[in-house]
Amino acid sequence: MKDFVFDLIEQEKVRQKEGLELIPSENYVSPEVLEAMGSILTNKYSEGYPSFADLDKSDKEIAEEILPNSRYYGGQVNVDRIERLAISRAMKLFHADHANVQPHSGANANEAVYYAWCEPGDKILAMNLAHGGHLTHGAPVTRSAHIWNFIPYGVTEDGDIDYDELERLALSEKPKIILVGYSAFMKIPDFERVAKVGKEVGALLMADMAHVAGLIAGGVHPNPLDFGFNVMTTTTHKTLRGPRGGLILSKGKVSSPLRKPEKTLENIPTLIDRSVFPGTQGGPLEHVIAAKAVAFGEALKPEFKDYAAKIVENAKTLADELKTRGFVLQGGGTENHLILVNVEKSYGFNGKIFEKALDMVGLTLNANALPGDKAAAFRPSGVRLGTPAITTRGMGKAEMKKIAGWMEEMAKICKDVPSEDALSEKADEFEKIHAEVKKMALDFPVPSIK
Ligand code: DSN
Repeated sequence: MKDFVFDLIEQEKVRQKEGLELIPSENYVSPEVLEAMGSILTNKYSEGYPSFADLDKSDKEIAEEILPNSRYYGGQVNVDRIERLAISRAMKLFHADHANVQPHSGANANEAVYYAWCEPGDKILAMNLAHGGHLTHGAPVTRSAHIWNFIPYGVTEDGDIDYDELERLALSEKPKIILVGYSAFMKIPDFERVAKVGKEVGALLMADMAHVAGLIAGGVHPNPLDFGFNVMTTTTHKTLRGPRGGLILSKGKVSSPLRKPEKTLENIPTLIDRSVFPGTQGGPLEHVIAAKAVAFGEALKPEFKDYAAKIVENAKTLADELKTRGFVLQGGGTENHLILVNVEKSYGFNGKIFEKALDMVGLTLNANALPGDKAAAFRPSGVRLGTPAITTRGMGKAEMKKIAGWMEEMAKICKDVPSEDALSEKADEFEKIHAEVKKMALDFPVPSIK
């Protein structure tokens, strides 16, 4: 008998096919990314690194070249070339001098940068989680927050980074790292301004672009590495549309990871390599690295630019439609792929009720706190949604309007619902909307799900 796990995978396929994925950090990978990810490369150990020489060559040349490596296991002839392809493509995609493709996740990528540059107790200036930052940027519940001293900066009333506060804190606290990054922020950061401040105080400039990496790759969002930032971390599975994993891009001199270099900004690529392995991780996941290489190859193609532009266009349409339907949006709208709706202010109930209700009709998004939210973490006032996944399915303006319409109908039904538990009483009223969502979802197939 086949393992129950496969039955559950089939059920998840149906959920993905028949519903609409609006969580802004999710996407649907191509059949090729999926194939590389599920390949026999998972059988192979390859601690250490392939050669970093000649990575600006063509894919064909890299795929054919066998060079000496710094690995701790034999049998690297193929994984070396796969990892070199991933590194080379990532460097081209993000204008970086070096790429480390081994981080298992965005959290690992971030911690590896902190560990590469900071001593325990050193200060790191980063966006407040409650203002749209990220857990791994110093939330007290994380290991990083126990090791390093995170100083939070916030956002202004209109939802932009409070650059004056950032500057004031940088000058007074003299942090070792200034970090620009977020998981619920709808503006385009002023990298130039932050870089100027960072240079003044001698901090390492780090950008965590996990959410917008695909927009950067597609040329519709500025690249912090073009504005004097030393390091950019990202996940590979959000707008970038690759497998789940992390990536660190950096500017500087690349040298052998076998020797410990002097701690200078110029040596940051090698400091990071040593921090990822053996500093914070063991063996890399070569099947995931292969899938990253395939995804980076896809992102280098001209059609990815159209995809990135369409994500933003769809997000702007969806934001405008939501506003005309009575929804109050944090920051008044969006400049990227992400929208934060103040459900409490718009319709008088909390974001968790809305998340659960929308899930019942096949619209998946997540409850999210708003800056200064007084509500409990599990019952925040808002919901966060975005357009990367539905854009992958080929949806456009007409579909954004329909989604906004369903959200309005659902908000009106849920207005008087006292708690999530009471939502089942509304199940009959949800039925019509659920059927409409399912019909539209099936008209736009998910790549790699038959
Ligand atoms: N948890 C991710 C998000 O949804 O934004 C970030 O890591």
